[in-house]
Amino acid sequence: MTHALDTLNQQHSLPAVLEFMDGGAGLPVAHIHTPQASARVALQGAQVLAWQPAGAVPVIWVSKAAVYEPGKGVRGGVPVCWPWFGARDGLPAHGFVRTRMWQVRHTAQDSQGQVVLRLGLTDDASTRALWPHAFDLELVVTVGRTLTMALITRNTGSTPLTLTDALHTYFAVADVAQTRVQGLEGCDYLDKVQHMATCRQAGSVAFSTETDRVYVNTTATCVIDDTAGQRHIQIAKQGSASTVVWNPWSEREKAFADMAAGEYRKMLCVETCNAGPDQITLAAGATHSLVAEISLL
Ligand code: TA6
Repeated sequence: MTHALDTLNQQHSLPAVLEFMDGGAGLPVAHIHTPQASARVALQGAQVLAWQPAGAVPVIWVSKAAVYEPGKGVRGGVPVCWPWFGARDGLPAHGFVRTRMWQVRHTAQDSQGQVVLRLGLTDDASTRALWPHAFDLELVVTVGRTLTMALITRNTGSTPLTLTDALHTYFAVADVAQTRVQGLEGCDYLDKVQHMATCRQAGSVAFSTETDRVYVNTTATCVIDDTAGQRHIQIAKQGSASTVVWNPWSEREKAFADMAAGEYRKMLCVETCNAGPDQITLAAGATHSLVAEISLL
């Protein structure tokens, strides 16, 4: 592992700005620090684990009980769900890329001082056994006062492919019971808590019980009003027709061994997706970008 980390650092570290370190169990994690922000990104799953603009408390939530192991997703951060969102019979939930090792393609600091990290993954025999398509997948993470994540799918095969995807972002809030999400007023959603019944959102989204909803046909920017934390987190997006809002609340939380008791009060997922009926079909050679831009207002 030390050798692998040395090689990563020789090829891709940015002095005083980006360094690869052991995130536990030998899993490499990029640690990024600039005057604008700090962040951590695991190469397993291309999973953003932390982002914190200078002077702010962490915006991205990770469970205290999260497990850092090869082949296991971390509870929190920004799992990449691809090429399907949600469950699929006999196959891994939320697709197969969130537990795979991605390759570092490029690191740089742009003219505004933001750090850009490009991670990539392509098909191989093991991915084709789960999903019979050729692809090139890239996650471009840009770390500054805004955190931008762009998940770029390219169909490198010769036939069309259809997929759903998500940047399954876990946000840190001071108290979810005093938190609301704006931007989804009047949208239709599929309610997983009510056997996928179609419902319509009245007003902003508030939390007082388990909430697991796929808002469909929405390209709207959302704002998390974290009243107890006295802040507002904006999530703007491109290439996304759905938004998932999830909080397990007290009972459902117990089903997750990698969540500590009571942590549901401190987190909330607002996920930038193409999910449910909002599927992406890509012709041979075509590209699709799913982009989330997160900032504090
Ligand atoms: O996005 C919401 C959701 O699909 C929930 O239904 C919930 O199960 C959650 O994601 C976590 O899924 P995971 O596979 O990471 O345990």
